[in-house]
Parts: sequence; structure tokens; C-alpha cells
Amino acid sequence: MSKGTFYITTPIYYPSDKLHIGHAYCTVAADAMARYKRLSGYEVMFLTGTDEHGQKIEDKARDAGITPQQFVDRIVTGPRGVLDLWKLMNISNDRFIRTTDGYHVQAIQRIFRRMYDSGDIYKGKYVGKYCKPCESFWTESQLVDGKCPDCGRPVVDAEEEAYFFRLSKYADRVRDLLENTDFLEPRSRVNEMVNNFIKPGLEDLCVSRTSFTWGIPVDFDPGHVVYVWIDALSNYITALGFENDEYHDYEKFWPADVHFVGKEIVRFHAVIWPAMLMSMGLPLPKKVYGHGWLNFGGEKMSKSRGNVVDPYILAEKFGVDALRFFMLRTFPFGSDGNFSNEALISTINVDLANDLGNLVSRTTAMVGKYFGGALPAGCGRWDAPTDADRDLEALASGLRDRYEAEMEKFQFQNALEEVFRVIQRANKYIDENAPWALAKDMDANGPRLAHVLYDLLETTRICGVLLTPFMPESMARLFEQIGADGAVRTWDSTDLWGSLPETVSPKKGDNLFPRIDMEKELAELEKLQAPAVPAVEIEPLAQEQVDFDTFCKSDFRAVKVKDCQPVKKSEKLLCFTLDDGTGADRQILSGIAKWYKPETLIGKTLVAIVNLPPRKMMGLASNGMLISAVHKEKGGEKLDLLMVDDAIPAGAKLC
Ligand code: ME8
Repeated sequence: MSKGTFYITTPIYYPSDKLHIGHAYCTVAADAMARYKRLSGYEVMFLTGTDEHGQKIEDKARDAGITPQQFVDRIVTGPRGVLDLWKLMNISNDRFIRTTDGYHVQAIQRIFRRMYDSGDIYKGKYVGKYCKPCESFWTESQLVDGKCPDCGRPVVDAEEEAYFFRLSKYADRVRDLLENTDFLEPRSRVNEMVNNFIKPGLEDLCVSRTSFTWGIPVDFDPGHVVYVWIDALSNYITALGFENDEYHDYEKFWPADVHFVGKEIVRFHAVIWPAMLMSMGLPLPKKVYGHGWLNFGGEKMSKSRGNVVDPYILAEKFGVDALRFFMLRTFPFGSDGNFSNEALISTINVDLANDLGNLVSRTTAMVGKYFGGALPAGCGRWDAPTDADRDLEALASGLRDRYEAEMEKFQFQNALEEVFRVIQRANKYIDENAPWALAKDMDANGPRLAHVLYDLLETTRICGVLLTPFMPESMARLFEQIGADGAVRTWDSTDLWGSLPETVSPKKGDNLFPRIDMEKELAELEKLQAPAVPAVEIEPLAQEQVDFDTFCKSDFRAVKVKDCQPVKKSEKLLCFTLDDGTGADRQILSGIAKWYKPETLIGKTLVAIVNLPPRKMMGLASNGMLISAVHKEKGGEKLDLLMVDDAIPAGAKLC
């Protein structure tokens, strides 16, 4: 009989041609949770999907010369696409939503109208900044150094007619929800939400745009498309059939038991989403859990930083189960973790090859060697249990409760730690009982030896059941090897020590988790994981031409740095005293303090344009401009002063 329902979701992912194990992290965690709940008797709905609208997709499709729909289809359903990755990772989702699915589109239009009719969506003006070349609107806070975050060019003030959601109206109720309930976990994220977003004042949220078309049209106002969060967040209810006829599971599964989301989108799930549901008068999800990031080399793994780790490479080398296990065993779910190939290999070697793999192979080999493959009847009981017998039995039969307590808190790492404590205890039990010594006199010690081996198989079975949500395929193989059939792979049987029939016939099989040669594999991985293209973004080439005579009016000269000082009260500016070959010092200010220590530039030969009109900055005159190379690296702007050979004399004209 079902214990009830359990509805769990991951975020819907932006279609990306470079999904990495950072993306897989949340989905694998949700999968382990879903499998655990199914195992323990719940009827589960596990939802994941893709978030397919928006300007970025429109732009990328244009660059690729295809329609946005073709673009997202390729990335979602094409080879090595999103669906392929979830298949590779053995994700057991019950449903997959694409925000371009017809039923979702229709439901969003109805949701938008419903909120409009109730007065919570109204028409206003979106005031912001506009980048003409990119045709993109930005808010002040999205700008980087006051410039377009995409191309780095100047932006202009602009306004656009748009619909807004009265988010401000719900500020008090959302704050109460966050502060006085367990809605958001880990609790440390609550303060962040309240202090950073709610206390400064919640502003109404722009929920429609007219500057791009790849979105769900607002059906009562052509020209507007629904903007981002109403479209994306509502997937959690439209996928159940809310405001559509595709599915009919809303009554059964809503409210969700938990939304798993990465920490940077907690804000949307813990503030905007509950406010939207309040506006529609719908029940709120029971919990939002904001997990940490997988970093690589100290920074968030992401395509734009170029530090992604390809799950295909790792799964092919080490097996999907080992990869799934590593992610949840090594990093506490609520905090960031640093991925490294060394840590992955070492976890496989220590936990899986040494502890678990050895336990299984030693035990099954001994049953074969000493008992011809089947233990004698009666081996499950022993009239004079030793301390070690009692200790192992108590630890293994209490394991399920300890594991369950951790799983219910989404503490996968701790749940696995509990299982591995038992596995380690079982390995110690082998050493304490020294089966090889008992086997020397089978007449006298045979029954005792059979009991020792039975206890080991029984412990392995219990651990195997509880590890199934993490490593489903390997645990099926483990059960084959220890001879545990379906009846003793169940949740209920993990609480009943002695469930394994005494007459099982274990079969020593292939090593479940072969040991990995760390040095050799690290060297190979390094080659395979080397980024194919450097993660540098270059500004598009200017389209507008400048005539030759105009260009020649610019006077570029080699200049030598005589002195360079920080400018008081300015974080950006350095003040240069330069030799420009005229005999008089030239002063130029340059906004490069972020990238250079002033003393390191003294003596360098740089390039300056010297016939710009003088400008005052922070009260100081600047006579010209130093030339530098600008590009984007690791997600931010990077600037290098143009330096030339010191043999070039000060004042030399560059043409
Ligand atoms: O945010 N480590 O989509 P997305 C851990 N479409 N998690 C990571 C990660 C990393 N290195 N990189 C990404 C979106 N993620 C929206 C969501 S939901 C209604 C809309 C996680 O593809 C990230 O934290 O950018 C997020 O939870 C998920 O991948 C999807 O990110």
C-alpha cells in the first residue's frame, strides 16, 4: 500500500550544448531522492525539463541560421542533448516538460490572464538601459562598468511598455513564510533572502517584453511576450495539468513536496514563486531546497567560464553509478563543493573498490571456497553471539532509521556516511573472525564460519538496498552476486535482520568497482578535458567604416612611463606621468587600477593617443588616452595595456 504521494522537481534547464556535471548534480540528487521515496513506498512524481524561451535563444538561433524552435529541438532531443544526458545518468524522471510544449503555452496564457483579471498584473513602463547593437534591454544593476554586459559597448536610456506583477503587495506574506516556517532550506539562505531582497523593498516585477518575440505571446495584447519567470516557474504546475488538459495530476500531486534549485535561483523560487501562487490563491510548495554549486578550480563550473567537466567522459571511464555516487557522497548538498578528478578517483578507490567491492568479493569468494557456493541451513542463527556479532547486527539493523533521518533532510552525504560506517564495520568483522583460520578445521569450526559469512551477506544486502537509489545498476549486480532476490531487496526487509534466506547461493562475479590507477587516469583525463577553445569573448567587429583621412588625424605615440600613482578616492583610476618625446611631461589618467599595480608599470613603453582634447577626472587633467586590449574572460572584462618593445623611443609616431 502506498504511503502517500511525493512530488519533487529540479529546475528546468536552459538548453545548452554544453551541459556539464554541475547541471547533472541537482538532477542526480533529485533522482536519488525520487528513487528513495519510491523504494520506501511512496507514489512519486519526479519532474524535470527545459526552459526554452527568451532573447538569448532567439539570438543564438539567429547566429546559427535556424529558427529558435529548431535550435531548442536540436539541443534538447538531438544527439548528446539534454534527454540523452539524463538517459546516460540513469535519471528516472516521471515527466519531462519543455516550455515550448503546446499545453504549457496555453496554460501560461491562461495564468497570465488570470493574474491580470485579478488586478495583480498591470500595464506600465519598463525603464532601463538599451544596447542598440545587441537590441537588448538591461537594468542598471545588470550593466558591467556602466556598459552592456554582453558586448561591453555603451548603452542608452530607454523605456518600453510592459506588464508588471504586483510583487510588492506580497512582501509581508513572503517574509513571514520565510522567517516563520521551514519553507526554505538550508536556513542560512533565509537571511540572505530577507536582508538582500525583501528588506530593501520588493519592487514589482516586469513580466512581459516587446523587444523580442521568442516567448509565449500575451494573447490579449499582441506584441507582448511573457517574460521569463511566469513562464518558467509555472512549469511546476502546468506539468501536472494546471490550466490544461494534457495531464490530470494537479489534485493528486500539488503542492510539491520539494523544489530542488541551485543557490542563485533561490530568490525566484522563494520570493517570486510563492507570491505568484498567493496571487492565484493556490497552495504553496512545502519546501524549496537551495543546493550549492559544484566548482572546478575554485570557480563555479559554467560554460562561460570554460571550466566545465563533461559527464560523458567521466561516465565512460568510471561508470555512471560511480559518478552519481561521488557527487552525493563527497559534497554536502547545501554547500558548494570543489570537483576534482583526484577526489573522484580517490572516492571510487576508497569507498567503492576497497570498502564495498572488497566486502562483496571476499564474502562471495569465501562462500564458494569453503562451502561450494551455498551456506548450510541454520547458519542464520548462532546461540552464543560474540560482541562482534552483536555489534554488527545492531549497527546493520538500525541502519535504515539513521539513513532515513538523513535522507528526509536531504543530507545525502550523511546518509551515505551511515551506510559506509556499516560497510567498514563488516570489513573489520572479517578480520576479527579470521575466516581463513576457522577454515583450517571445518569439522570443528564449519558452523561458526557459515554464521560469520551469513552475517556478512546479510549486512551487505541491507547496505545494498539502501545504496540502490544512488547506484541502481551496480546494486542490481551486487544482489545477483550475493544471491538476494526481489523479496529481500525491499525497504521493509532492511529493517528485518535475517531476511536473507540461509540457503542463498552467492556467485562471485566481476569486480563491481575495479580499482583505478590514479596517476595514469589523471594524465588521460587532463588530455581529454583540456578546453577545446579558450574561454575568451571578443567584441564584434565594428560595422561602421571610418575614412582614411579621418583615421590619420589620430596621433598615436610610443610613451614611456616615468611615474604611475593611484588616484585618491578613485578605485578605478591610475595617474601616469609619461615621456612623450617632447621633453615636457604628459599626464594621462587611465581606468585600469583593477588590473595593474602602479609600481609595476614604471619604465614600460606604452601607446597613447595624444591629440584628444584634455579631460578632467577627479580634479586632475588627462591629456590623451592609453591604448589597451579589452576582452571578456571568465565572465568579466579583462584589460591589458598595449606595451611595445622598449627599444622604440618615446615619441615615435605609430602609423
Ligand atoms: O537557472 N553546480 O537554468 P540553468 C551546481 N532556467 N549546480 C549548477 C551548476 C554548478 N556548477 N551550474 C548550473 C536556470 N547549475 C533557469 C531555471 S527554474 C523555474 C528555471 C544549476 O540551466 C543551477 O544552479 O542556468 C540551476 O539550479 C540549474 O543548474 C539550472 O540552471
